[in-house]
Amino acid sequence: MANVAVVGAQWGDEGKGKVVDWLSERADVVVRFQGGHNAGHTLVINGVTYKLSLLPSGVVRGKLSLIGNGVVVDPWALLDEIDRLCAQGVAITPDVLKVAENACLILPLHAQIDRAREEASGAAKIGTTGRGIGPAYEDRVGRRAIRVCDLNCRATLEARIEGLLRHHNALLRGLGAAEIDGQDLLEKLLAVAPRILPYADVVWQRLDELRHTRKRVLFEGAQGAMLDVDHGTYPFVTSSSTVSGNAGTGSGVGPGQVGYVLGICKAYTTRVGAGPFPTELFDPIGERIGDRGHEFGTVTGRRRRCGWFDAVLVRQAVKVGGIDGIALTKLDVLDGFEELKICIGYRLGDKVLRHLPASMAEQPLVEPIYESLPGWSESTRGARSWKDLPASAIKYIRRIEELIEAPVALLSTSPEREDTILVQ
Ligand code: 2SA
Ligand code: MG
Repeated sequence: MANVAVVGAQWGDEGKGKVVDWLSERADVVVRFQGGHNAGHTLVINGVTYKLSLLPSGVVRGKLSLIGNGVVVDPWALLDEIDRLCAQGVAITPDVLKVAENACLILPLHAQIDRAREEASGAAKIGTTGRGIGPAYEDRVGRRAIRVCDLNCRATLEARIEGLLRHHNALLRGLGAAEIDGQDLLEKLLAVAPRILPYADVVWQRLDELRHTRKRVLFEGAQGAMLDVDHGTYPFVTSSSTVSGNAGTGSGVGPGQVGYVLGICKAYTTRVGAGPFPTELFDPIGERIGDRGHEFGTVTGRRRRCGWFDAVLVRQAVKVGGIDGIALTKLDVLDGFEELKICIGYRLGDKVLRHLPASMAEQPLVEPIYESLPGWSESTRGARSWKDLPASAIKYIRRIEELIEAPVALLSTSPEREDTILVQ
């Protein structure tokens, strides 16, 4: 197989880390193209759990790991993560990890703004991870950001900080809040620069060289299609484009290089943070899914909201993200349910919809239309072949394929990489 992009087809936490790990065996390079340390990817390798936020998942297996220009990089979080993995015995050197020199930095002020805004928003808050992702992307498109390459020149840094703080301190002054000390920020950045700069590289050029040597690239998405800044449940979204279209822009290759797009989705639905969630369950069934699926955020530890599989949303993700095939994860969490439901449409007033409307006034009003399917009592956990699956589980998967208009290409039946079925 040529290049592959792995993207979330729901609201994140679909199990992308495990699938990327499974695929990384056949890849030479793993590239992150959006998001930052708001992502949380859990890998279980030989019983050892690795939690990654900013680093591409391939790094644990020593694959060349690239952080593309579309990622927002918190230099302190990056170093902490490198140190944490080194303590677990994973060697991360500038030979293995390269960070795009044109990636924008997340600064302490971004996390402060993120948290202060959330606190001030009351019931309207987004439920962000508080990592400064949104404010950092705002500075990027506002042309005020400080980038990795700025770290190697004191005079440039000074000028960039001045421009950045001209904007932020004007706002803080208006609010009567304390202004940000540019000198302090400069010193912090100069102090961290010698540890970050060895990783800085021309990522687009690396990718071009790899293309000529026919190396296989795995583009690793973070979050999911419904958190995409355009296609998601706006404004309850993250601040980057999470769909496959951004894999090229966010790393410096053309769309033709992105290759096969593998969407990851769970056999049910979860969401962390605020915002509409039509199939959310507020009953013991939802609790049971959350408990069995260990549904807690990797980064923040927040409990995830749980609900039935929403085929309308995943179909939408398939269309807007050009998903060629799906990896269905966590099927085993549904073991032992007598009846399973799948959302096949929405009712909005007297209308029946086959898509989630964009309007934030309408989104909370849609009511799911369900189809019921029989459950199965057998365990599917750790199944390694299609014939190990109960007939009802196969029926459930086949129905999902029909509804989302994409084939299930992979089935993951436990967090362990070997427990993966390649569906023919
Ligand atoms: P942000 O911080 O600005 O990106 O938050 C905006 C929305 O995006 C959601 N978001 C996520 N949703 C699921 N998983 C994410 N990563 C971590 C994980 C989350 C965690 O993998 O477990 O540990 O809590 C992630 N990152 C951002 C967020 O909940 C907001 O709805
Ligand atoms: Mg996650």
